[in-house]
Amino acid sequence: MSEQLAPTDDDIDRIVDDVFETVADATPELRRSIRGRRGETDDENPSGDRQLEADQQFDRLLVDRLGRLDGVGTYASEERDDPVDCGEGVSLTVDPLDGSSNLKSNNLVGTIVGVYDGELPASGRNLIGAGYVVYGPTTTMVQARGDAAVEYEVVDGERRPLRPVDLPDDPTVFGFGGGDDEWVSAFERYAQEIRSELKLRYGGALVGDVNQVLRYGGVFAYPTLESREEGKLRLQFEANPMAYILRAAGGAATDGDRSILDVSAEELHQRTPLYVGNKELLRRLPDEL
Ligand code: FBP
Repeated sequence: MSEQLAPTDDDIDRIVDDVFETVADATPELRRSIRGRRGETDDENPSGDRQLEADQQFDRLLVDRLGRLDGVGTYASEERDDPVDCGEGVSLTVDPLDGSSNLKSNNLVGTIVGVYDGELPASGRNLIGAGYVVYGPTTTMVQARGDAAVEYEVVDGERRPLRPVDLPDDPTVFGFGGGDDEWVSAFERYAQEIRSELKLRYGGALVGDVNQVLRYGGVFAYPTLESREEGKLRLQFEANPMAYILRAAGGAATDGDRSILDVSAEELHQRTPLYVGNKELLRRLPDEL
């Protein structure tokens, strides 16, 4: 029996691109499926968040399409306790509907996908691709592979390249999650400084807030909180993919102590504080976070 040959870089490029082509192709059906599904279910996701009907529908549509791709071995979702075995190949982490609390007010939401080489949970250093979709006034996608990130407009499920994504040198915007009364005092002082220099842009969906930082330069944070030291966002599904994308765009991402990509992955749904954006702004974060 011929031994299984290790995949070449071209093989990996193809698998990663197949994943994002499949996500792009699904976006018209995903957007349509929001109608009539903005209500809550009786279920909670593994992080304890109440699930909306749209959370569950997005997850169903994406596991069905991504799980059958040649070269995809595992589909893990923010909405599922355990990964789904799809055969042999890369491991996908999917936040099917990021920012679902924005649906009631018809604010933008998104989808986040990480492509890992190896078993989950995995370090961000095992990422071989990452991307996100923004369901905004138009549908766009940012896709990163290695040191390059590209933004696409997605029209009828087809990706149309818009631009290479490079973080502007002069930052303009900031967005900080949690609330002034929940921040530790060291972050409070940092926030005061940044607030006096940059414009507030906080939309309640990670994809939209990171997308603004990538477009205008700046910093986004969902920091450690007095009530929740580990912050709110999930390492595997949200922080790692965004850290991979920021690095490709010339920025950085940290948990306050180290690069997000070096945070040890212990559990599939573990949370982490997240600070992303221009390196100079992250360097100014206080040591005692
Ligand atoms: P999910 O909707 O995937 O659970 O994402 C969590 C999230 O909505 C992020 O997208 C966003 O950055 C953050 O929570 C907003 O939190 P808050 O509602 O506390 O501002």
